Amino acid sequence: MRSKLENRGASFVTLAAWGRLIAWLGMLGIAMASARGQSTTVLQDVDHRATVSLDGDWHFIVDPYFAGLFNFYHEEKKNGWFLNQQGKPGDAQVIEYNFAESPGLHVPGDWNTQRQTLFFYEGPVWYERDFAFHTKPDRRVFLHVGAANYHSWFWMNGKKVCEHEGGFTAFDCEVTAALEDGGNFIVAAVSNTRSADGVPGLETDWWNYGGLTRDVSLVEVPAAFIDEYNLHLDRETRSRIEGWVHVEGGKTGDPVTVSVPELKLSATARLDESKRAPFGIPTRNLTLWSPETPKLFTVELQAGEDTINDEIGFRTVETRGREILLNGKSIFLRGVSVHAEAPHRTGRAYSQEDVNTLLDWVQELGCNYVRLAHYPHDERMTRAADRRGLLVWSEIPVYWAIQFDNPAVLAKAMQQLGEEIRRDRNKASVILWSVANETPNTPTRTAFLRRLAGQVRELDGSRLVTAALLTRTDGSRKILDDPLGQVLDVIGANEYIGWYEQKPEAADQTTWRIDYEKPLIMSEFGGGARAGLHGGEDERWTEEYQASIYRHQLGMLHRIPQLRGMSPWILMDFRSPNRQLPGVQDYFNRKGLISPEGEKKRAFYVLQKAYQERSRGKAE
Ligand code: GCB
Repeated sequence: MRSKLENRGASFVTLAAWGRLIAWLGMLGIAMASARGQSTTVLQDVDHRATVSLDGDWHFIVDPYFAGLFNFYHEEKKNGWFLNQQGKPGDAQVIEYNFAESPGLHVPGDWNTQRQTLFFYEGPVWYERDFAFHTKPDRRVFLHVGAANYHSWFWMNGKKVCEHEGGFTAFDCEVTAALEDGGNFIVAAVSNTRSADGVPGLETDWWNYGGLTRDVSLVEVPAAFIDEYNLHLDRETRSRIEGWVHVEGGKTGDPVTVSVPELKLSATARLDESKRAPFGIPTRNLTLWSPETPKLFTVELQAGEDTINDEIGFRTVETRGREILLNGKSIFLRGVSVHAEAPHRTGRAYSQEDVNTLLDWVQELGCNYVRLAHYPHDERMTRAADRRGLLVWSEIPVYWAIQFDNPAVLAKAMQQLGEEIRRDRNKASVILWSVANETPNTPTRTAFLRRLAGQVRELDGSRLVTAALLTRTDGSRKILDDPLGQVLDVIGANEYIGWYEQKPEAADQTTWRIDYEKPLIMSEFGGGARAGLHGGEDERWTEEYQASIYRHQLGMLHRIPQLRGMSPWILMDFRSPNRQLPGVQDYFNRKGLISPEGEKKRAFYVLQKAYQERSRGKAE
């Protein structure tokens, strides 16, 4: 205990020295890794690289006023965390914290479900852990964080190494210069304080689980290493694997090799000025990835001393009129929406077991598709979708009314979108990037989302852009004329006939006017039911009422000719602060087809039957 405290004291000295160095380099205009907002990147394929896991128990300190970061005028302490009361680094007389004596939180994991006292907590929490590391010459080391909700700051041995905003995307910061050979300690501050200029903003219909919610690790790479690549099948001929490999720290002209041993394919290209090597590798008789044959190939990428292997499926996706074409063939998406809520224990999902349980249920329903709502999920989810042949809609939390008129908010949304695409751009399962959910139909909003759609097309023209839109009601007619529809490849629509509007039977009379000749996915519909609560079909919250909504909805949906898929709301009940009805909701949104304890409600079987019939070629 004592030695740790002394370690922290020593770090203040180092910190002060670093502060002076940073200021000096700053004057020279040299960007330091620790500079705010410049410190993070996203390394691809981290789960196939050699890593040192930092998962496990971390000491934590709850710091509601963020005293560790701010002084008593609430100014950010420039040189680090937990300064003494005089606010001067390096000569601490009174130290009013002690990580070693502080209790533990498990990483990965949200704090809300680990400690009863933190259940409703929204604010900053400090984390600390010690670890041993063996540094090697010519190796660079990155701190990899699967996700930290929402804003996070990291110090390695007292030196600030990164800061990140956004609660659901992975990020990496270089820590090579801050690591010691031998004993090290890492401190993180994570705050889940909601803010009006955040993405998402102040209002969401899910629990604001805070903390280091996904894996944390150290990734070792050579001085020049593959940080990003994009390999996919070309849409026109489906007989060429095309794309590029980027080598960070590489030199123009350096060779990069991509091989697919199973196909006896190997090609070498050279880095251009932007440090990308372009590829176009002809293939023949390739087994295309699809829900029926989710074939993945081991792809080896090699650049200098760096080699990584990925498991990649090859397929194409495009639209033609009202159709979605997978490998050139029209496909109907039998789906369900899924939150990253952990089955059985609740809290943020992070483990392979969580993923397996959720996706086993998805497949038991008869789905070939999942909408991963409302933010990027753990990478295990998209990896598993690749292996299982599940098509994926992936989205960023541009949700409800965020500040569409604020350029800083646009920048945050673009950052999250870029991080999401970067992590998952080689996953065959992901076919749809969704830029928003249920946003208000205003010109400012449309301009904002147009920018995001443009960004998707710039970064990844091999997939489709969508968003979940709201509809208007005109008597018994539903109208979808949101101008954002012009921008999207696939129209998503959320509607709650039988729950937030009218009775379930109203769906029988409802007709649809969709102003775009594009494929339509009913991205949400449904209603709430408490598992085990039975009664008449007209009694809200009963399983019978929910099942009735599904029956009437399925009939209506079948009559919409341009419907190419659906993802009803939602696979499993999930925690939400908005859902307070005692004895029924108890802070859970109960629209799940399954309870958090795993009980299947009647509507589960209604949907399952419809999907079974559809996959046998019959209509639901
Ligand atoms: C919606 C939202 C979703 C909510 C759901 C509900 O339209 O997209 O996040 O949870 O409705 O249950 O009201």
